[in-house]
Amino acid sequence: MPSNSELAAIFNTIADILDIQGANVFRVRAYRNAARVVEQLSEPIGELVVRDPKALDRLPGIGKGLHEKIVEYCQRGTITEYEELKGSLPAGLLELLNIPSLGPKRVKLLYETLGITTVEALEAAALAGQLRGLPGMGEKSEAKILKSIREYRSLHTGRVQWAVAEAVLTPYLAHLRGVGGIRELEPAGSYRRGRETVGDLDVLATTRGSPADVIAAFTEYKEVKDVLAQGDTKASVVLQGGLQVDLRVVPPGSFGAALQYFTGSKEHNVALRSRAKEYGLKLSEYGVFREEKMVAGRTEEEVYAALELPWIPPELRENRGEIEAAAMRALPRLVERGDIQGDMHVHTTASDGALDIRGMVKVARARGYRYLAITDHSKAVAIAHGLDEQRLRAQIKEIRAIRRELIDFDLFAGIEVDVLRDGSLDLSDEVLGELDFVVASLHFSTELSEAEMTRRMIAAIEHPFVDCIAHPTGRLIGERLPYAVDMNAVIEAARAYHKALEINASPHRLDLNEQHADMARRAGVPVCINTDAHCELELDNIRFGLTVARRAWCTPDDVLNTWSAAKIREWRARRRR
Ligand code: DGT
Ligand code: CA
Ligand code: CA
Ligand code: ZN
Repeated sequence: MPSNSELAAIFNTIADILDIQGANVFRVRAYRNAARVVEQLSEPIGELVVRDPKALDRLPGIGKGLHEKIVEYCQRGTITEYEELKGSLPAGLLELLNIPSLGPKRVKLLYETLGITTVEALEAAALAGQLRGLPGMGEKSEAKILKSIREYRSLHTGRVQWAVAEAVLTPYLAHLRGVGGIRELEPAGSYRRGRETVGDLDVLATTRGSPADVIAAFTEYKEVKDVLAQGDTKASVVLQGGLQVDLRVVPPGSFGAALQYFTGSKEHNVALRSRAKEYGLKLSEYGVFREEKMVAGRTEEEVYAALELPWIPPELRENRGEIEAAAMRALPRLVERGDIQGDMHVHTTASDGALDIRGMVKVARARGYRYLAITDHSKAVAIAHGLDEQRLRAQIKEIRAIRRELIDFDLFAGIEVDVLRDGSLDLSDEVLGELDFVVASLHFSTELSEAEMTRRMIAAIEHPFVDCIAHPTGRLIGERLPYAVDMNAVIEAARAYHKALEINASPHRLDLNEQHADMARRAGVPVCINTDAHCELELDNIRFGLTVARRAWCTPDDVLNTWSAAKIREWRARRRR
């Protein structure tokens, strides 16, 4: 299927290659411009081309040549010139362009002088000190390139965000449910365990009919790009977009054992198998066996029960003590959706949100919530039309007035206040003191040293009016590394000052991540699962944040927004005394 962002990426890559080849600057610029134009289209390019081919010519800077290339892309899924240009370069060279701090000019220089065509060769040359001495490069640029390579590797792991996997898998499963005779159909693997990213998808099915029908529907799905393997009861495919999916059709009597096995993790399975051995049992993907006799396998509950264990939630299956806890009947009662009573970080039209205060209240109530904290941006975030003292005072008044009208629903007057470069806050103490909930976050000057970033964050935690630190590390999964910040020190400060830390539930953020959330829980620091919603649908991101909390072993008590509004107000008041 044609996609605007894929076409934009193709145009940008063409420009990069032409740049490396030293082509005419105007030609290069035309492709970069076309990439930008396509990226910003509000309509899918494939639909536009069909609906109104002439519309292409009205786009700024799209001449006849580019017009033809867009049509070619929509018809063939690629562009001949692009394929040829790619073929003209040594393999690997294009990957070098993805390294931040390396533009086409540098890639060309490295290739022509040192013959570097891969990330590995670049790293070796930098480590050997071969880059200094090249025109415009010194020891500093060498160190910078090494740092960029490390960043590139930790961001480009070949894994996809859980929510992206969900968006791909949901319609696929719906398609498979349409197969006659299908009974169970469950995703397993890291997806079922709720890991923040997923390597590949593993799906299990049982059927009353023929497994071949299920396999056929699986491999013939419209989004399948390649079929890697296809047998009588299993198959593997790669979808458009690159995600691999493995399907197994298993006998109904083994479904529980297979689901257990393929949910993993591998480490959990290894520990579980050795427990089985101690009981004189054999555990496999087919069932639990004593000698040759199968004693369990139909359901997961049965499999765990055969090992004298209660069922263990998939999020805990990482061999981090869950089997021991289960054996002692001491598994935590993990927080779940029904425990969440409100959201303590949402935006309205006062800053960059889509709904006004009443609108947000309405959609929060529709989700069964009992309260909401309105936390628009403060003035430092000028691009989001952040609030200054005067506008915030007016908003507090408005919130108080609406609060009085509401029955069985509490409204917190709040703010997402920026922590400035020196650790001070972006609004005066007078106005902050009037609020019911203060979320503090760092949006600017985030390139400071670890010591400075940590000092800033702790200064915010120490501030008497701050209640919670939002997205504490600033990372964007696969896009931006966390700030340099000492999370041990931050969590210790939050403990000492009785402050909460946010699990930002945006699927791009998940920040705190599960390790940090676990550290916070152990330290007795309440975590607050917030969506940071800017519109109605983003409120439903709460489920992604819940998964992080569950993988961090959080019970409802550990999560601030499972408490009643009265308890949250009391928690703040106690701190002030
Ligand atoms: P991923 O795909 O990298 O995000 O992670 P998983 O956990 O989904 O791993 P995957 O797809 O390689 O395998 C799915 C499950 O199958 C895994 O969680 C446990 C099980 N499994 C795979 N290989 C082994 C193995 O060698 N031993 C055991 N005990 N289990 C395995
Ligand atoms: Ca997997
Ligand atoms: Ca797999
Ligand atoms: Zn926010």
